[in-house]
Amino acid sequence: MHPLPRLTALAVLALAASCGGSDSSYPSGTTNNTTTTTTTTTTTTGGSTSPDITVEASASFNPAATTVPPGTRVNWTWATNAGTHTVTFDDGATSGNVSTGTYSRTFNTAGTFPYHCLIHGASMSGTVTVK
Ligand SMILES: [Cu+2]
Repeated sequence: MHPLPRLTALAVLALAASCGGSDSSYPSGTTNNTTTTTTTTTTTTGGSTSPDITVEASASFNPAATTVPPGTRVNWTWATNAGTHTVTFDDGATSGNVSTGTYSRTFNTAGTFPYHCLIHGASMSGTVTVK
């Protein structure tokens, strides 16, 4: 037995297989153009992060809920002809009866500070979240 012819035959077979194997299933144009878009969604659980709240003539606070960092001075400004309202917190802090101008309170500690108007009650309420 001569081992050489067998080897040659195998080599030819391997060559033929590799050549014939190159069919048209070449992955052409399958470029994965996945663009990673980083969408920064501002999650405002209280709806607003504004430290400026308007006391509306419609007997409401706008925005009614706001989230601010510690140390923020939040200002309630009475709209024109807003009428008499109070900004009275559950913890006791209150503006007293105010019909014009601005009431401010600085929040140094984290927490949830619900407030309402003593005149209009629960229907005129809001929350300051400090975190
Ligand atoms: Cu009121």
